Amino acid sequence: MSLNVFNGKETQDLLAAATNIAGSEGNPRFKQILNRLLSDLFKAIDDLDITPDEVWAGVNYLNQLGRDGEAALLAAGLGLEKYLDIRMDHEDALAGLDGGTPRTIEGPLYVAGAPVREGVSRIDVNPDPDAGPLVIRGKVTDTNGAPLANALVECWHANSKGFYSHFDPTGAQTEFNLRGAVKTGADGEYAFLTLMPVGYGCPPQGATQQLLDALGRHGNRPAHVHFFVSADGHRKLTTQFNIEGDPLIWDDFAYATREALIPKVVEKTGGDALGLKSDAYKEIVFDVVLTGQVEGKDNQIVHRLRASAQA
Ligand code: MBD
Ligand code: FE
Repeated sequence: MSLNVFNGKETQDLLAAATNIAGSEGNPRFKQILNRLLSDLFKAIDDLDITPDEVWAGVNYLNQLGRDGEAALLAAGLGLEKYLDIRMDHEDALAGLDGGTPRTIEGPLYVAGAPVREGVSRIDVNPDPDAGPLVIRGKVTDTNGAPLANALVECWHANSKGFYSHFDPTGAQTEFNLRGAVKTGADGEYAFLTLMPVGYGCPPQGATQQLLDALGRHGNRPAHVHFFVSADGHRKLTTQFNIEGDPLIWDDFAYATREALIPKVVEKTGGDALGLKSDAYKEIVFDVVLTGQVEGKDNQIVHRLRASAQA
């Protein structure tokens, strides 16, 4: 039973007053956005006959989400972060910007401040008996295949429990374990010596998992490694690759998987000479192609609150 009060004068006056839409004070862009979002909410309450109990359950949920510090995690799980990528991809296509390594979502677990090394960085600081050695290496080039010197390649990933340093509830990791930053030399090449990650799962008692449970969804990601790659005159790329063979590759709760971001995992020997924890190791070659700036600007820089720490 819809009461159909949304279009009535009383409701429309209330919306206009609550967002001060006709007033001159406040931030015009913020007022425009909030007016639309509040209006869509009011309309949904009317159309779906959302009850007071349901509204208060939603309000209380937002409080819990904030207490758990999981709003950005939920944004990933609801596909909001993926949706922003879909829109940026479309914007790039319209501008004829192609040939670069595909973007995919940043997620909420980056920490700024990792030590920057030249060419290669060993980033497994803490022992992790369940994780085997992994070498990630590749070349950063422009869309013509020319190597980019002095590119900054940042990477971050989980340990064998699916936990990230700085956010690890077990306290098993120091700051910047499995996080690194490398400057490329003239050849554009970078390498990280690290350990094989395992997929992430949302905190089981958290507000995000609670919502996913109500949707009948899981809150897991396949094993993956995140990257920021930047170079002068080029657009900063936010991307990830997945670890080939992970059963969740096409069932990521955050929808970050892309066909071009599943590099081969190659079995190698010679880890002893590299100082790895065993002679047998796995190697992933992940080459990165950066696109040029648009009218002298990087139009894909995203500002968001990010953790930071001192190395
Ligand atoms: C992650 O590791 C992640 O990458 C995303 C997008 C969400 C939660 C945890
Ligand atoms: Fe992640």
